[in-house]
Amino acid sequence: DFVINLLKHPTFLDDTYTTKFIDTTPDLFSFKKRQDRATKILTYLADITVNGHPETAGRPLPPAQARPPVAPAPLAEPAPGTRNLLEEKGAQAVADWMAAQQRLLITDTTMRDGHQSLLATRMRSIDMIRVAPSYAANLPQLFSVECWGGATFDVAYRFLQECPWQRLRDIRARMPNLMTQMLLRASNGVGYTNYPDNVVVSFVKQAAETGVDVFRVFDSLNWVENMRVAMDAVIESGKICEGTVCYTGNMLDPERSKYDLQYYIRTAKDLKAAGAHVLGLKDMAGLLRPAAASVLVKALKEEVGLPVHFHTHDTSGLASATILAAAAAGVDAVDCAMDAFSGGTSQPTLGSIIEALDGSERDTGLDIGEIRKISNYWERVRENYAAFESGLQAPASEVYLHEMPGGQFTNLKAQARSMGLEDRWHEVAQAYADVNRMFGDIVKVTPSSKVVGDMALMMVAQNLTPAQVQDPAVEVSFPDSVVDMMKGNLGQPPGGWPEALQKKVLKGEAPITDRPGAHLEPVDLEVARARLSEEFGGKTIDNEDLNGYLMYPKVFTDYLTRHETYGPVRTLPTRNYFYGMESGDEISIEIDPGKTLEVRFLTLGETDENGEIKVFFELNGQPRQVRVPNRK
Ligand code: BTN
Ligand code: 3PY
Ligand code: ZN
Repeated sequence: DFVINLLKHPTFLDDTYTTKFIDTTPDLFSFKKRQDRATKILTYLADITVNGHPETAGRPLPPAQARPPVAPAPLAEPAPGTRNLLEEKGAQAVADWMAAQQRLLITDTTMRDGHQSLLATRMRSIDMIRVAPSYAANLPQLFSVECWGGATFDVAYRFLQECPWQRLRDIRARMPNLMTQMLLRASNGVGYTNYPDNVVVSFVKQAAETGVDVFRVFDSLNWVENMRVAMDAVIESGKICEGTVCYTGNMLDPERSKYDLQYYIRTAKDLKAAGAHVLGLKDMAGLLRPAAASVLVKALKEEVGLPVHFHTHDTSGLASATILAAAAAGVDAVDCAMDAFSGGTSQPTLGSIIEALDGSERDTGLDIGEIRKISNYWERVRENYAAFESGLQAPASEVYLHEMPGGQFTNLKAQARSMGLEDRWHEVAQAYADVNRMFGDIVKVTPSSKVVGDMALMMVAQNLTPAQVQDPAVEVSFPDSVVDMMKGNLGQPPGGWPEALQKKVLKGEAPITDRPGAHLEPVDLEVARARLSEEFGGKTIDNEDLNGYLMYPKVFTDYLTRHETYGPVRTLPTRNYFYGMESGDEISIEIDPGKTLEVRFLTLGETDENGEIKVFFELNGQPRQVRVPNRK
């Protein structure tokens, strides 16, 4: 073993060892694969330093004044919070407790919807984990911290090269008194398609086990029938089932009578009958206006009898007014984002809501000073993600026209840019509204929102009018996602799909009208595990890996493959993860609790005839060099 370690040691391979090498290299005597991870991380750092990160190329750089974020010191041992109540008394007791509170309860969304809606979901785990103890100690009055699910799951594997389950486990461990919250797309899991029932059940079970306390479960067409499998699994796990109705249209407009007050009350009652502990009211585009919020919240509270948890987006600039109206009408809990991650397509501003209610009947009991300190941390964090800022420059009433979810807005804009349509953005917005009308006025939220977006982009790119799309005589090649949705594979909207358009899209094929899950064979989980293990040389596949693979087979295996090359890059500071190092830079990388690598970047060497460049570092005081391809 010693000889193998020596022969494989990078310093040995690089011909840079001296007579002291064996004495000064204790990891030669550690015969696990451990020591290898330092080399992997150095290889990653070297590669990014030389070649740059593919995702930040050509994008704006962090500002000159950017400094490493430092979380505020935790003030004391964390006081008991909602999580203690959940652990001691269970989910129903938390719901009862919610309804009995006079103060307005607050969920902080910074670690999920905040960055999903402002930074294309690119926030890395390390930036969350470092501040989690400050949340636990300094803000024990928070109702919950939304930090998982939605788009964060696949973005973690796909773009950030890190494991979403580990993120959850790490946050959970550092916030023992606060409830964690996730967004679950019911039968669509954390993906864009309907999964077999047993995959959904397995995913929920694992999420509960790894650390989710509150599951906000919604369906992209508000079809309660298609939410039961996920809701039952949450209830079975003992965690909180927040059965959620999505808000769309304009409730007080008689022209949009499909989604009137009675529609929301009916759907909410169905969710209660399906076992929801809490009613989620999810205004993913920020369309609920203050006057409608007063009517809706009051009616839901009186007629449904569940605590109500309201979620909205500030795209219009009016969302704080809606929150205050909802608070006055008796809403139990609302979602806000920490100031530095608020506004625009994100949630309303947490600190300002606290201030607005200070001393009132709905005073939140949160410490505004501590909120500001934590927000100052987030401000520093955000600087390092300048490459992913792509949002709205100003609030926009246009949201009432297109009705795009906040989490989709920046994505669709980026898609439009990549198709050369960015200068036609307002046409895309109009097309999005037109497609919604053609589809029969549907709820637009992941994944139905993606289908509407695909269709809108196609119409603008091909200069197609709604009349042409609907004309049976005009040949249209519909996007796959549109065909799939019209087949019934995302479920049924209220009143069904418009028949003439459906017929044109399906070209004679018969749609389904029952649950898509009823048509999908269960996956044999152990067969899937064995196949994955075999693909990775007999590697042990735990339940977290298995559930990641079941959601996103290709994304997951690509992640594992890269992980074998680059190691635990999640432990790198964000600045270095995206930009590598500059001469003289020195960083600490904690690759395991208590095991820290001190890395100093020295210089770049020559590029050899194979196009490889030597990169010189000091690792824990010892010279180290790695070779990476020079692609510049
Ligand atoms: C990603 O694929 O976007 C994130 C993972 C990092 C992949 C590394 S970055 C350095 C090297 N160059 C690439 O183009 N991919 C790998
Ligand atoms: C998601 O599903 O990711 C959403 O944020 C929907 O609003
Ligand atoms: Zn949202």
